[in-house]
Amino acid sequence: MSEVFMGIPKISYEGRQSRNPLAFKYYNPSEMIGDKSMEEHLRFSVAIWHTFTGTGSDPFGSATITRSWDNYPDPIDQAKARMTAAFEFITKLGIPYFCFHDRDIAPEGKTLAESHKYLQEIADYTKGLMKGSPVKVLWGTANLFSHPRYVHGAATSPNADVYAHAAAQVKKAMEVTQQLGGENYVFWGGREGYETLLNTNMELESDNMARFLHMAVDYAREIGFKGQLLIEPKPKEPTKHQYDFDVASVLAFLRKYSLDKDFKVNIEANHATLAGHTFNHELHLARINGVLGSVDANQGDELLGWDTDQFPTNVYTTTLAMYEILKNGGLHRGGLNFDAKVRRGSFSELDLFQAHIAGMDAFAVGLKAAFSLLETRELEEVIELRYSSYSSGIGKDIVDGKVGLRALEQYALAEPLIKNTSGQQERLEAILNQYILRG
Ligand code: XUL
Ligand code: CO
Repeated sequence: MSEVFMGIPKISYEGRQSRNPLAFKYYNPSEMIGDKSMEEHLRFSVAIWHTFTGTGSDPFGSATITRSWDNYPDPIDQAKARMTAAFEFITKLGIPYFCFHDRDIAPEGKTLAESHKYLQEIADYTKGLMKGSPVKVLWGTANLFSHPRYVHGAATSPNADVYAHAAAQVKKAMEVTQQLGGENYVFWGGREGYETLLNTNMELESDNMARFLHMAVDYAREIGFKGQLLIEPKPKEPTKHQYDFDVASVLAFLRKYSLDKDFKVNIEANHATLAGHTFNHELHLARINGVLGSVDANQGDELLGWDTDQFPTNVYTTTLAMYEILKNGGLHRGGLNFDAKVRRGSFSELDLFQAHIAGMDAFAVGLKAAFSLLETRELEEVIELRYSSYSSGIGKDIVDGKVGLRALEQYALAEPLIKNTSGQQERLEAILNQYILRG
């Protein structure tokens, strides 16, 4: 197969002074940050759907993007050409992973059996490309939201035939993810929610979704799939209210249905902000509950209330994100998947490279700043001091569970001098800036 991205070399690190648009300014894969290289810390991944099937269409206008690999009348030839181009792209960027939905790598057939056959053929083809290539699969998933059959949901559909079809799709997608050595398998509940409670049995839908996930856990065990199962929260879009609203809702759901030992979460920055949280709030909550599994690395637009899926270039948020990830001891099997799309006006193939370079550099800056912050412990010490009243005296008794309301009343009635100290938010924000800017 001839070269697709002609004239684009393997992207290398040139340093912050470089003006070469096709070079990393901060991401230096082999540079050691503590005991791991940048490449090992960041575990980047390309999202096949945005980067290789995105067309730039929006509700007001048609496609602005035509790719050189989109020229085949036969859908299977087309799918193979797309995957071949993806491998060249991923290799040129030196990215170790990619993520896919079943339906972005292979076309939907006229029947389920035909869809399974197409998916298997492309999986076999992909396996061939992986031989002798460093490129691996971070996660696979099933697209249970695009086809009109999923109009009312998949695992939460009121129609049991749709539920069964979705289950069959997950079964096959999980098998293919396993064949390709995928390190995780993701469930994003694209249409698992509702538009109006006037026609919705939320209790049954929720119970059915739990049954669906239990079946997936059982099947993963049965076939010996070793990957981590992940749920990706999102509050809305496409449905008005999605059940996997945010990390807190997912945790409550997993615990209610005894699924909490089997699932972690895949946190997407733009989904966090849609839920009214910061990205690092969601990462933090997942971390302290032991469920931080993987990340969809993107960013939203402060002025827009929908999922714009932009490439992450804001070093303030990448720093805070890497702070949580480092405190989590890394992402383990997870990674930083660019679930991000170039803007409609950025339609050239060069833009695809520049977008990924921008995202990788932004996370490299974030990694370095967050690592130094944790090394000096400037923020950690402030927090420790702020809560030091719980290390001795009455505070320690509270933490040790030694006192109840009666004992606390007795203590308070003696009117000990209450002396609060400043939270110093502005000083801490300035410290954060110092670490980011010394890059
Ligand atoms: C949609 C989204 C999905 C999931 C995988 O907002 O993030 O692409 O990441 O289905
Ligand atoms: Co995502």
